[in-house]
Order: sequence, then structure tokens, then C-alpha cells
Amino acid sequence: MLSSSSSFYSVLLVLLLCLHSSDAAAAKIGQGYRLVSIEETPDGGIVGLLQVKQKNQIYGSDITNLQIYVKHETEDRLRVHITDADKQRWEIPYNLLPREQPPAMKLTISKSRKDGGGSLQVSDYSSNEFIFSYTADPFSFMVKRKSNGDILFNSKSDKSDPFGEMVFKDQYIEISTKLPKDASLYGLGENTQPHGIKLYPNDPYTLYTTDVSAINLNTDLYGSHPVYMDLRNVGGQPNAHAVLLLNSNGMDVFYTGTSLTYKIIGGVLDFYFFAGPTPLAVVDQYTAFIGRPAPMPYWSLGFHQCRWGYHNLSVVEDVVANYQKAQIPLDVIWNDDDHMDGHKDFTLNPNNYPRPKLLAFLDKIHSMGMKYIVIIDPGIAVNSSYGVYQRAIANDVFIKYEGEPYLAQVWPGAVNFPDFLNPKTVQWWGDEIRRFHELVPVNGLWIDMNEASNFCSGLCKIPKGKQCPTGSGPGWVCCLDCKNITNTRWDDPPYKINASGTQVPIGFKTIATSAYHYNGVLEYDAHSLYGFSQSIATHQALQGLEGKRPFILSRSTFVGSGKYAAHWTGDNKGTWEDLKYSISTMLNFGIFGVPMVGSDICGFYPAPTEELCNRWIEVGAFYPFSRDHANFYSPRQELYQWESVAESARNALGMRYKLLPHLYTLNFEAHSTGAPIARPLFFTFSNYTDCYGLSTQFLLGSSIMVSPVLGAGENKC
Ligand code: MIG
Repeated sequence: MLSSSSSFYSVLLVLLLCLHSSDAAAAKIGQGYRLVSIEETPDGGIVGLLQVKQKNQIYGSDITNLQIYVKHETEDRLRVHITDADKQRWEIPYNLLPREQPPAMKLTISKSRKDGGGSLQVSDYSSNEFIFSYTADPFSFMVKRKSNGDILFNSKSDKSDPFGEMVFKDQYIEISTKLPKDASLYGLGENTQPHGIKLYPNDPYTLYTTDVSAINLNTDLYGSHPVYMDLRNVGGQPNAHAVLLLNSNGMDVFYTGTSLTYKIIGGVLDFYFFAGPTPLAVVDQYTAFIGRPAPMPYWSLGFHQCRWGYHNLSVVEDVVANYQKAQIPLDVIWNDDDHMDGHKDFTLNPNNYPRPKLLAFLDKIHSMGMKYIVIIDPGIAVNSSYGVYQRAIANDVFIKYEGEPYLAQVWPGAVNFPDFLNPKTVQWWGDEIRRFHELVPVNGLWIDMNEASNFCSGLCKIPKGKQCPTGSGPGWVCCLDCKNITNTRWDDPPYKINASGTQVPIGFKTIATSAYHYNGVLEYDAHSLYGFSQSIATHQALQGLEGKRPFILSRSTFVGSGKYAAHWTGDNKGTWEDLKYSISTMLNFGIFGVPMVGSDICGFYPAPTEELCNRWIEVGAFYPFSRDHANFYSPRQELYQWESVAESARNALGMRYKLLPHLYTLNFEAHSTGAPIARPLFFTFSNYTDCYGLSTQFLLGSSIMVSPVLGAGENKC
């Protein structure tokens, strides 16, 4: 008995190990579901009841009954929503991302209309653009383009497919689609893609917001955008559509070239199909749904200079003066955290950035039409003499753990994280921004570290009798007393996504996933919404203040972030490869509805060569968001530091500045139709299949092509 059960367990163990291995996409987990009832809804949709065929315990038990709701919300947008029929599940809050609610209908099996051998049919549930159909047992669904019958999505699993039936458990949901092998897919970020913009078979696509720098390839980076555009050329006719899976939980997406499988660790299946048929129509339909990109102030289209390590105001003054001297245009000067007192948000260092001097400087640059932006991090220093913290505690604004504010560590040392899902937090945050704006009339805000980034992991305490941070050594080493949390199914879920590209626990260097938000919302579910919710709160605050278009730069983004914020691609390397990757990431963000995007020009670290910086400004001058930024331990890399770079900058930025009216029009078009400012060539040349994977050139608008030099020693002339 003993030996047979132990061999049973070792077989099970082998099975589980196999499921975690790289061919996980190939494992078939269950028998799927059977459709047992279907009705039309009063709003013109259809709703069905699905029953699990056979339960198993892999990654937890299957949910017995599911409800599917399908609706052609517009002629070119189809929604397919699947959730537990008996219990409310986590969904992205409807106030954060406004959209229609599925109707509150409950089907029972007794209402089922069984016809023929158990298969149920609703005749032709179609709009002008899409036809939705299904197979009842095992349940699968198909979405076709009406005009040509092309199958866009098909979750049916055949024996020869590398994927199995739909699986729906509390902490593991799996669904797949077949794909034609000549479909070109784009999206599923944020991800640095060494193979360029076109998704590459068997590269991993994991979506979960992390403070993992952009130098890491094929890894879940700062943002999460579970959407792809699919471009096909059938018989010489290009057609594009997009598929959004509106879900904020961590997920792995496996693309094999002929299929795509989602493995998601929570929430619901909430698919939206956008019919296109042109790439521009796709982004129009997509941003009509998720929110149109924020209109940018004109000045933000100018050139920006930033650096971590402008340790006092004179350095900043000197940078502005040197740009003038070198006759390189500069519209916006930035401070990283150097202006802060002890790295605390909304403060000024009295010695290095004395307020009267800073105000005089701002008067001066403002009178020249220049602008000033500073960084803020979400972590609020735990410090009883710090007003921001005092008011935060008084208003009870923080994310909690066992009733207490969740303790983490970032630059100031111990911090708590504001919970932007709490309306009281949004109010308090707005008030802090108002107070800060009175202290320093900044023209925009840079919200960094909002994945959220934490230098520690797990459950931490402030150490007794020990300084933290120590004052010596790197500030990012965890100095709190922490223990890992492994005893909850949130911190240690049954299926491990490939978090941070290394399968670390999902709470690694972020907020513990068993911490909770307003109304008991688990961090496990809301994790990837943190930067998005902070962008909304920050946008609301700035808009209320000046009544002008706010400028916000956010590192972490989610579906809908573009309505509030611009984005830069995070910490990149000063290498030729990273210069190249910046083009793909920028183009992806255009598709994600965040068209105001760019990378750190000349690289964040380490030191770029003169030649690289020279070539980088020639590309960066055409990023929608054009900013030179560097790490504090990199040597200085303002564009005037080398004469050859200064010359290239005058040349390339000179062209940009001549194009500013055009860029401003593109900014308006982005805001009104979602059209990216920087676009892949296939947006204009959709007939030309050779450009479907092109990632080394791009368009500004429909017809200005940027064709840069991206390698050492190369010369295009
Ligand atoms: O832990 O504020 O990506 O642009 O210079 C690093 C300092 C925090 C990360 C950002 C980078 C910024 C840096 N920040």
C-alpha cells in the first residue's frame, strides 16, 4: 500500500514537474466544459451555462458551473465574458476602466434547450463584422470575420493541437486559440523583444508588472498589456484585428506560431475582439474602448533633459545654460530624486535645493517658456515627523497587512504604499500634490517605481537598534527584518507564472500578494493595476490644479494608462542592441494606446560611446517623447558633452522642431482616434508583407519615415 501510494505520488510529482517545464504549453489538463443551457439576453446578447465535464486537482479544483456572456457591443467590437456562475469573481473595477456590466442573469440547467445530440445552437449570432459560433461539448467558441469567413479565434482543441480544453479553476484559467502560421502578431507587453515587434514563436510572454529593467529580454517588465494585434494577408488582402483579454492577474502567454495559450492565475476570461480591418481602425476601436490617449501639452513635444544625480541646483542651472550655449533646443528640465530631502516625496533638500533659489530659477526658465518636472515614488516614508506621512495615517490611505499598513522599503528607507483603489487615498494624494505645487510650481510629475517596486520581500519589520538604511552601501539593499510568506495560496499559488523571467515568487520585491486594498481587494488580483490607479489619481490632481492638460510620465502601465500618462521604456543599456530594441517597445506602446513614449536617449547606463550617443539622438529626436536620461553612476551624457553629438543634436532636433506642428497634429489625432504618433511601417504599407516584421525603421504619422543608423561604424549616406 505504502509503496504504491508513494509511487502514485512520484508519478504525480513528475507530472507536476512536467507541467512546469518549458513544454508546459503542450500539457492538456482537463476534459473541459459542456454547454447545458443558452438564452438570449434582454440587451441583445447571449448567455450560456457551462458545466465542468470532469474535475481534477491539478492547480486546484475546477469550478463546477461557468456563465458565458457574449455580446456584439458595437458593430466592430465583440465581447466574450466567462466567469463562475455561482460566485462573484475578481474583475478589474468598473470605475477604474469604465465599461458595460454583464447582465445579472442566472441560468439553470432546467431551462436548457437541448436539441439533437446534445449540441445547442443559436443561429448566426453576428454583427456586421463578426460571426460568433460555438461547439457545445466540449465547449469551444469561434470568432470569424464576416466579410471573408476568416477564422480569427478558435478555442477548439483537436488531438493534434499542442493545447487542451478550456480550464477554469480559482487560481488557474487556461484557454487557447488556433492561429494560421502566416498571421503576424504584435503586442503582449511590456517586454523587450530581441526578435523585433512581431511576436516570435516560443519566446515567452509573461504579463505581470515588475521592477525588472528593460535590459532583460523576453521578461515581464514594468507594464501589463494583455492585448495583441493580428495582421493577416489573405489572397493579397490585408486585414487586422485585435484581441484583448481584460484581466489584471499574472499570466503566461505561449505563442507557438500556430496557436496561442493563456495561463492566468485568477480573475475572469473577458475577451474583446476589435474588427479593424486596418491597423488604424484597430487602434481606433481599441482606444474607443479603453480610453483615448491623453492630449499632451505642446511643450511636452520639445526636448527633455534629465539625470539622476543633479545633486544641487547649480548643476541644473549649468545644464540649462550649456544647452543654450550649444544652441541645442531644450524645453523641459527634470529632477530625479536629488531635490528631495532624504528621498521623501514632496519635499525639498534645504541645502542643495533651497526653495527661494529654486523658485527664482523656475521664474527664470518659465519666463523663457521652459518647463520643470520632478519625480515622485509611491512609497511614503514611515516617519512620524513627516507631514505627508502624518496626513496619510490620519486618512488611513495605505495598503494593509493584518490590519496594519504594509511595510516595505524604497529609497527613503521604510515606507508604506498608498492604496489608489481607495477613494480617500485619491483625495489625500490630490491634496498632497496641491500642497507640493504651492511649494514648487512644477509643470508635470514623473511617477516612478509604481509596479510597485520594493527593495524587500514578504512581511517586514523595522529592525530595532539598527540603522535602516545603513547610510553606507547601496540604498537598494533590504535593511528591514523580513520573512518570506509561503503559507497562503496568494503568496504561493499552485501555478507559477514565469515572474521576473526567473519564476521567482510573485511577491518578490513587490507588495506581498496576500496584502489587501480597500474593500478587501487582494494585492494578488490588483497588483498590475498599481501604476494605472496611481496615474488616474495623479491626473485628477493635476487637472484640478491648473485646469490644463496634465503631463504625467509613468513607469508602470496597464490597459487604459494612455488616457492619463506618457511612458518611457525604463532602465535600458547604453548599447547598440538597446538602441534597436527601443524602436520595437515604442511601437508596441503606440498599439497599446500609449502613444507618448520614448526611451532614455543614450541609454540609462553604463556610459555610452560618443558614436552611440550620436546615433541615439538621431533616433531619439523622433521618439514621440524625447528625453535624455542617465543613472547617477554613469558619466554625464547631456548632448553638449561631445561636440559631434551636439552637432547631430542640432541637426536631428532641428528637424524635430521644424516638425513640431506636425507632431502636435499627430498628438491631436492620437487623442481623437488612437492613431499612434510613431507607427510601424505596416500601418501605412499594409499590402507590403515584407514590412510586417520591420523593426528598424518607423513612421511618424502616415508618411514620414525614420530610417536610422543602428550599428557601430555604419553610414547610410
Ligand atoms: O531604483 O529615481 O527607472 O529612471 O533614474 C531606481 C532613480 C529608481 C528608476 C527609474 C530611473 C530613475 C531611478 N529609478
